[in-house]
Amino acid sequence: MSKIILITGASSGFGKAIAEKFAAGGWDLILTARRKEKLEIVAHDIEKKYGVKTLSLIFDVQNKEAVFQQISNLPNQWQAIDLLVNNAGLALGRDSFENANIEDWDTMIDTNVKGLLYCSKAVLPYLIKQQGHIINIGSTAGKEVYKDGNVYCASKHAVDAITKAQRIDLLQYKIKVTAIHPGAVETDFSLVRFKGDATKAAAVYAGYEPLKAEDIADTAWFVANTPKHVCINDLVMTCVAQANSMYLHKDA
Ligand code: NDP
Ligand code: 8X3
Repeated sequence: MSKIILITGASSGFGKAIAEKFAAGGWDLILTARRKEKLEIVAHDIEKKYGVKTLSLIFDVQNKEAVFQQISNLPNQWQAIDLLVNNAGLALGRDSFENANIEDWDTMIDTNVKGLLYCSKAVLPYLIKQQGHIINIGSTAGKEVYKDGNVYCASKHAVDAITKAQRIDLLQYKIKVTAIHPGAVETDFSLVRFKGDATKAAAVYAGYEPLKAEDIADTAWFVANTPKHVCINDLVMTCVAQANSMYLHKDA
């Protein structure tokens, strides 16, 4: 029987690349996101290319009722989930604390922190049965706070702390819990952060070679395929131009 992975935020970026990587490895996929049309194209293309099964679930991870309603009522054949990848997330704005937008703060906390908690709690009964694995997508922003990163950094520090808490509390169920903390990766992330300003988004990745979504997918695949007794706890990865949140070398 094929293994099953549930990926939140699979309509673009890391989530889409992780879906493709695991499909290539023969896993069946539960894919979630808000944008139905985009997600269905991802699912359709993957089914066609790799011949695996997919199930698309459309919900906003901020909506507690929708998360539990959709995940708790999975068809029987989709309940044996081996791996949850908590990937859905975003940054909104890059503004000094006094200028930052409070609605942006709410959305980041509700998505990156509360959404991750809801999805973890909803999937957990299935993971306990499978002795499964949770991979949380953190960030270098969850390791060091940078200027004007305030609440995004706080939300990713929370992901770091929740990952540690899950690992401790779920030891008794033999569930592996891993955090992957990437530095700069060129996806739609900055376009979302700068609310559609493509010039500002492109400037983030100019003058160096950033990571690609496929690099994160390769790492998730490695982490998910270690021997049964091995758990990779915490993994920080950057491109060679970047040391951490503060030090990134750009060519002139
Ligand atoms: P993208 O913008 O390409 O992808 C984000 C994904 O999250 C989309 O599929 C989006 O789907 C989904 N998503 C966002 N908000 C919600 C929501 N409220 N409910 C459900 N799904 C949601 O960005 P990335 O792939 O780069 O980002 C993925 C994760 O990686 C995020 O957690 C981000 O913080 C983290 N990260 C990104 C880095 C980078 O440099 N790119 C570096 C380190 C971490 P939809 O809009 O269809 O709902
Ligand atoms: C995304 C990377 O540097 O924008 O988490 O915080 S950064």
